Amino acid sequence: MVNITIDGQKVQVPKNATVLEAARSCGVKIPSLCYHPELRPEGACRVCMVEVEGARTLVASCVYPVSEGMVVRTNTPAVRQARKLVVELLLANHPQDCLSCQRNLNCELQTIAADLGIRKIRFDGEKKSYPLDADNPSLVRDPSKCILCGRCIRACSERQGVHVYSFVNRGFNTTVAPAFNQGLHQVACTYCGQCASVCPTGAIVEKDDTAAVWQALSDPAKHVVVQTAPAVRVALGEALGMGTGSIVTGKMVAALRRLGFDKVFDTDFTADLTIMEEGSEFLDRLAKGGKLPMITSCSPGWVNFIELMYPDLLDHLSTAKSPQQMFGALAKTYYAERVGIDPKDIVSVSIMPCTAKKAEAVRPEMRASGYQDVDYVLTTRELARMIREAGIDFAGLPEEEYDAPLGISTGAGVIFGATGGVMEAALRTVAELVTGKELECIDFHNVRGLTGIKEAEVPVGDMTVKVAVAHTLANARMLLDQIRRGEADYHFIEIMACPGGCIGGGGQPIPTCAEVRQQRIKSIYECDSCSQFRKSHENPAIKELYETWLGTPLGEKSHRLLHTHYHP
Ligand code: HC1
Repeated sequence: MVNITIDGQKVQVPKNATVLEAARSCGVKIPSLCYHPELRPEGACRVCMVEVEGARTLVASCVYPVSEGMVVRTNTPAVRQARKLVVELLLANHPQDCLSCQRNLNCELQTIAADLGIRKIRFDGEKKSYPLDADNPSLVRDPSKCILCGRCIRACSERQGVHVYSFVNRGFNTTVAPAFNQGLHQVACTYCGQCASVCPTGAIVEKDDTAAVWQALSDPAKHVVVQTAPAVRVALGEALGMGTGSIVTGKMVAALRRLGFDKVFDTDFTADLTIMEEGSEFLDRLAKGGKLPMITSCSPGWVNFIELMYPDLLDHLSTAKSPQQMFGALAKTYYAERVGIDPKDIVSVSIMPCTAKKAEAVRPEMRASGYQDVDYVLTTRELARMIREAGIDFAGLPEEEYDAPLGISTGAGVIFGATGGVMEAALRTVAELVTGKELECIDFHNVRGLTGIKEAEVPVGDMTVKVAVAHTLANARMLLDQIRRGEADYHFIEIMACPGGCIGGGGQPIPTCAEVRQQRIKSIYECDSCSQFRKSHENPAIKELYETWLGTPLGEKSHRLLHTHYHP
């Protein structure tokens, strides 16, 4: 520890801290833009400048290390003036369209400008203007709104190991873009949306599909059904004024009914179905000497990643479709038959914490029903906007139940939303299917938590199953490299593209940081422990589905509707 003085306050701080970290740890707020607590500091924007006694100039506190006896002043006339100047210069070259920007009221540049009391932009010069990059199903880039903080570059390279973005050009023409200024659809983008999640402004946002969904909801000829992903229920409330990680399942169901959806179903139902199919596939591979380790396939950012970067390992992926796509296939077949509605009149909408799900829904092979199985995918943020637009008092809504049968699910389904959850859900079912005996303990704590790569050895009948769980694509890369080198002696691996799993997805409310993820995960396991059924194979609606319509896991109908293939 070292002793320093910040604004007259004597404090002890870790000796490897930066001035910014030290100040924040003792409650002194220094504004910043390029700084992000989970990314390497860069010192690019200079908004966090402070005075350090003895230094020749103001210093960028996010990259300036503390030292014994240091005296820091964060609130002097020179500091305030310099910060204002930096922000005014950014605003001078920024579109003045805050009122209609997707990030209005959730924009760090806007907040800092307000906090600094900027009422007038003194400079009026040339403004950069670039075309939108919107030729992909998931994300829209507007380089005109980019403030060159580089957070997307660092998230894509450090967190995801994908390296899509870099600074291009020089001087006033500098911008952030994929190589050769190509569109995201032309490069190895996985559409995970982590760039949008860390962008402080509206320069990278999810593609907004709300208009199409409003249109469907107002069309009396359409029967509009909706499914909600596991991770949305513990995050949506944050975008509607509720506390971090609030469990809002019942209010969300009520809000969706008030928006006009004809049936409100749960992706957790098909998460249970995924376990039945994927668990059976795993046991089949074990019995028949199939390709191991088998790797989960429900996270579409992860599937895009392996297709783009490790096509030689595609036969490790489970052929089971994601729960979103299993739901889509059933909505326009099983459900359509049950209620006697022509599938052409069904509009199937999903609410996801994920931007890559938008791209997954439009993959050409995701038309098992003969129609596009999932018509529209909305992120958690888009749903929050629709709820606000409709004037719904979300916090004041009653708790309502999902519709049956596609809304009946188990705790195993809901934990899909947290890293390790798919593995835990699979183990609960696989172990009982193999032994025919009830597990004494169904909580697999060694696959839970935010460690980047987790490993566990689990007894299943006479054998010990070795599993691994990774979240973020950078961690996925490490496991895939091990497989390529022949050093991965695992039987089963779960990989989720986003940090913390879907609770940290690229479509979740902003900000999503470590403490937020932790809280959402806690809530996910709370949902699990409060569930009436906690194992997928005990879901009564899944049992009925197999008994009355689907046949057996891995059967002919399952293969046609619920399994898929991948593209090198
Ligand atoms: Fe996910 Fe999944 S858990 S991928 O993270 O398998 O997005 O929540 O819906 O499909 O169920 C996301 C979440 C989600 C699917 C499920």
